[in-house]
Amino acid sequence: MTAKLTEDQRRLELSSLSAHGWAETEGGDAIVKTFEFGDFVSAFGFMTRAALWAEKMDHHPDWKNVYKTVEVTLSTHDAGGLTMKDVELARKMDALA
Ligand code: H2B
Repeated sequence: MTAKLTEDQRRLELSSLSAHGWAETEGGDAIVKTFEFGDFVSAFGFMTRAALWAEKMDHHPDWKNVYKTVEVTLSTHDAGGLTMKDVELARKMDALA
């Protein structure tokens, strides 16, 4: 199983992720970001690309789509918190958006 990030790892990864719009949830068990696109088709296209990656990584986002926004929460359920898998998926989603 992937290990939860240590305090030091979390501080390091969050400093770069926060520059790209990611924030820790209260308690620090997850990271969240709201992506905004030009229209619904762009938002859904992003979700389609991200879904294929998530499946390939065997790591899946919790997310909600409202029209042209996609609200993403990343956490490793098996580990009960944040792991490098969440960091990797966050970076991949930024690249796909
Ligand atoms: N996604 C996320 N976000 N957290 C998990 O713990 C997780 C997952 N576990 N996708 C995976 C699937 C696990 O259930 C399978 C059996 O590998």
